Amino acid sequence: MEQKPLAKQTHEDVVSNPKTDELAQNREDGYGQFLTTNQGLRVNDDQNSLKDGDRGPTLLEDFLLREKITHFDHERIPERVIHARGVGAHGYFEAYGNATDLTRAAFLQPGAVTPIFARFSTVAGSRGSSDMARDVRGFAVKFYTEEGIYDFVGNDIPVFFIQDAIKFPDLIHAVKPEPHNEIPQAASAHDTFYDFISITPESMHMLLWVMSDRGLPRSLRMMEGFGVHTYRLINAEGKSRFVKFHWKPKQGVHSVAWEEAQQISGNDPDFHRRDLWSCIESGAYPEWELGVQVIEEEDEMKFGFDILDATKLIPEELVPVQMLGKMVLNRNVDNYFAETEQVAFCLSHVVPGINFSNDPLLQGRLFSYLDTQLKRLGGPNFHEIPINRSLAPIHNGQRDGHMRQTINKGNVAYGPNLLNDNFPKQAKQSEGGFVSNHTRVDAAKIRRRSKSFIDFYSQAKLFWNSQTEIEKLHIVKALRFELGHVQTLDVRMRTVLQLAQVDHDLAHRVAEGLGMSIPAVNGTQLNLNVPADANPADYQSGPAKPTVENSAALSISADSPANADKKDIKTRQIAILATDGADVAAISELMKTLMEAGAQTAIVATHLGTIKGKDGQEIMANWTFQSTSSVLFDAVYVAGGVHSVQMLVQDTDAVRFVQDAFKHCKPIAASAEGADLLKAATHPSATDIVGAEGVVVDTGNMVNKLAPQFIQAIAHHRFWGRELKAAQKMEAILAEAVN
Ligand code: HDE
Repeated sequence: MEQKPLAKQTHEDVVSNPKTDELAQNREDGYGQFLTTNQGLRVNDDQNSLKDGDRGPTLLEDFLLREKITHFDHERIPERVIHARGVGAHGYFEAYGNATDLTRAAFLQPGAVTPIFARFSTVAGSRGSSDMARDVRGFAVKFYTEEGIYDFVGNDIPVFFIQDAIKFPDLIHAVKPEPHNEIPQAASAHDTFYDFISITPESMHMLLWVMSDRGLPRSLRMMEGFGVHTYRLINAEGKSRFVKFHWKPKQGVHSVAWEEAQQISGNDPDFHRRDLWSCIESGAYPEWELGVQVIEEEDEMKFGFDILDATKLIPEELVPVQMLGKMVLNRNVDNYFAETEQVAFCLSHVVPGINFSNDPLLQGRLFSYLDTQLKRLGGPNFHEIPINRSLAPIHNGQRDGHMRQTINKGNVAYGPNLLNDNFPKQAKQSEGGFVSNHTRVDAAKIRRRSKSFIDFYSQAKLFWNSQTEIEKLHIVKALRFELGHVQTLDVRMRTVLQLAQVDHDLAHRVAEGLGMSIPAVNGTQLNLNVPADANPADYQSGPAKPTVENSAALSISADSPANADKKDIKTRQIAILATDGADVAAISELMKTLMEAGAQTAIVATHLGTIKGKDGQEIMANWTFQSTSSVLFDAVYVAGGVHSVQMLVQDTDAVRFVQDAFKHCKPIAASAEGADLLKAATHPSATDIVGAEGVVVDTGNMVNKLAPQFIQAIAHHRFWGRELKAAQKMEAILAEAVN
């Protein structure tokens, strides 16, 4: 068989062996169709264990029973200590061919196409928790390059809670469920987490990101990815530059409302996983562009903050992102455990042309990932598991260990050797050999944080400044929610004190919701993340003074750069509310138009099966108001038809469907009598749904007139102004009451 060029091979082409397609085997002419033991013995009776008489005790001799049950007993491996809940997919990375001056990495050179495997995850929840927790999302990509494996292990948030890896176990112990009762699941802990961060001020920047809409992605396909640390790219001449990595989704960046996220967790804990899976199955392949911000070595110190500090980002206003290629996810896994669970990402998996900076968080991670895989996957041969295998051939003297798959031949497993012609030999740089970046280190061995890291609030303020009014409101509400769950008043108070260092208005609004005022600053309370013999004053940050006042790239509102040129409605889920008596002709016309625009539609009715329309036409219902919920859709359309709408108005679940969609600021449309359901759903305290922004009503039942406006509204994603209006109304009433 002719070999495909390496760059064009999928991972599957190369790593073919232990994959078993049971269905395909069944179709084969004979041998493969029988049930066997793991030794290949054909099984005659898989229904009954071997007993001493048909009512007697089971015999130890029953090796069939023992093999099956023993294997079952050992099915689980330790879940990841963090990022346990994840979902993965295969795809490819295509270089744009413009990176040659920046890096010698082969997968970034012109024409290179590289198979990849991506895994997205939540951080705090365990494997069986919900996708929709307010949390950071992991964003990890394994590149099977011709020069070996390159693992990108990033997050959907560009900064981190802590500056030094030595604090990581503390952070995770504080954020995971509290150890005495393992509560709360799929959320950051309350008293312990806020206790820790309220005296670890460097965490304020990331805290605001997690409390913002970024903590609740609408889809994994609609979030950015970041390398977080500063890395280095090194070109063929050996020139090194600092870089920050970015992934920008072609689908735009969108979030859901907090109440919606909570409801989704109940309705469909697999919401993100299902979304990614079904989009890939339907051919709507998600794409991200990989970009870098490049900083020349001589500019390392010019920013007014330290680029080695992982609690800082580099505003795109200072250094724009240049795109180097794109990733497309186009194939779901065949087996979750074999691929998504067993994939092992390690920061130390790099290729020539990519190198590390001295960021102390990054340096600690370089140790942690290999260490954790040894435990999780049971030994040093995890690189032989198919999903982890390099496409580049492996030759070295490493031997044996648990579950070794490779059968190394010969007697030479060392180097240098002459018995085997000094094979395998070291590669020169020109032959693709990896060379660590040459940097001069001339300093005392010391346990100390650089003074340039002692700026804890500037970028938290930059992030706060860069949010729109509604995004700010969401942050305030999120903090009120989280701190409202903290039982220890002192912890609430300390967190508000920290917020006040970032922005007075932010702290004041959070405090108001907690029924407290901003406490007076007590310097020693601000930072306990200080060595025993250090002078606490050396660890106190000055006031928040951002280098850049405002960065548009940090907002994800409809008009932000993240969404500016992304106005299509591909993959959006539209609920069509209709039941017997509905205008099926209009429904069919609208469905056709929406689907042509790339959206997916589902009929939600009072019963499953056939809906008999007013004009004699019929259509099948996909869901009922009991089996689905408004929170699982992006937009809602209420079809016309007197009897259909009369019934829906009587159905409290149908009314709530519209109310929820309105409350979560989603686009809503109605034709003819359909508007009556919107009226029935209007809460007495709210603005009328008909006439509100993002609501398209056509009383004349002209679907062709309504459709373009509805599509435009769906592309806008959410009309958060509704929520802002309601909040402003309440504030005005409160102001009157207090005066
Ligand atoms: Fe991780 N992290 N991490 N992390 N991390 C793990 O490795 C660790 C950090 C990230 O889909 C673990 O295989 C330390 C930052 C992702 O399999 C573990 C420190 C960022 C994933 C580990 C950090 C990440 C992990 C747990 C601070 C964003 C999931 C299971 C020094 C840049 C990868 C595992 C996947 C997983 C350690 C901080 C991203 C224990 C010690 C910062 C996306 O090794």
